[in-house]
Amino acid sequence: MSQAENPSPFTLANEAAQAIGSITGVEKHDIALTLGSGWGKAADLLGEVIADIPASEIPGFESSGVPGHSGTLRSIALPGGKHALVIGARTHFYENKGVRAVVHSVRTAAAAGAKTMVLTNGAGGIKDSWKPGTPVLLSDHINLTASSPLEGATFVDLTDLYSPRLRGVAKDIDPSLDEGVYVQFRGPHYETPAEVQMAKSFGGHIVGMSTALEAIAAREAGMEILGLSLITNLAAGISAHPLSHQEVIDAGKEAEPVISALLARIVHAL
Ligand code: 8IG
Repeated sequence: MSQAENPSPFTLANEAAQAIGSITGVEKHDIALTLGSGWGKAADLLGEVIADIPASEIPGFESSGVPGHSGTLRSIALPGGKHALVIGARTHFYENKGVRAVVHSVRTAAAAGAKTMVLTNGAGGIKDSWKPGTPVLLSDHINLTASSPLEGATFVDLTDLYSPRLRGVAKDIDPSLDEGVYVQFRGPHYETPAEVQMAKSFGGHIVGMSTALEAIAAREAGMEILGLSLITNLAAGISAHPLSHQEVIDAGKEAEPVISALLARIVHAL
């Protein structure tokens, strides 16, 4: 069946949000977070866990097949009285399930009431001053997937897509946070060194395989977006040695306690 013959992605997102509401008993989730490689521990630091829901119990979600990516949604009561929805189940564009599947979690978060979308990822760094383990704020993106989550004549403005206000909140918490332009490649292969040089010449600082498409859907839904990358590796050719997924996971594990604590502090300040 082609994408156009399926029910509206917004109908499916509403169904998912209703399921989350009835399982958690939480009427409205104010903030949603997608936790990528290296950021998972933040889920344990945000507040009181109301419920852990296997993604497979929520309409439209399927569990991820990527090692290091879990498949759970968690509802958390934040200390300030707000509720957070933590999405530990991300569908990547390279899974070839279609761009609707990629942004379903974001649309679900919006349907669940979230006005703030925190998108995190593990990514490659182009700036050689960024050591593996460095968290970086997204200031903008370049979408090299040749795709969009928007369908039809949906002309959404992407100026200040990554909220300057939220970046300011993050920098108040940690003034040493640097910013960069995220370049989303299709993956799942990492870039060639020539592609990394292209991304650099385009004005990119970070290379990854998620987030940009999700941010576009979040903007369409009217959410305010905070984007954060954990630089787990220097991008291909920036470092002298080749990339391995194991190294990426190891770097993420090592940085995880520090960046997760940082993310929790930022979320508590939102
Ligand atoms: I973690 O170097 C991680 N994800 N495209 N390139 C791309 N995605 C990544 C990289 C990287 N590291």
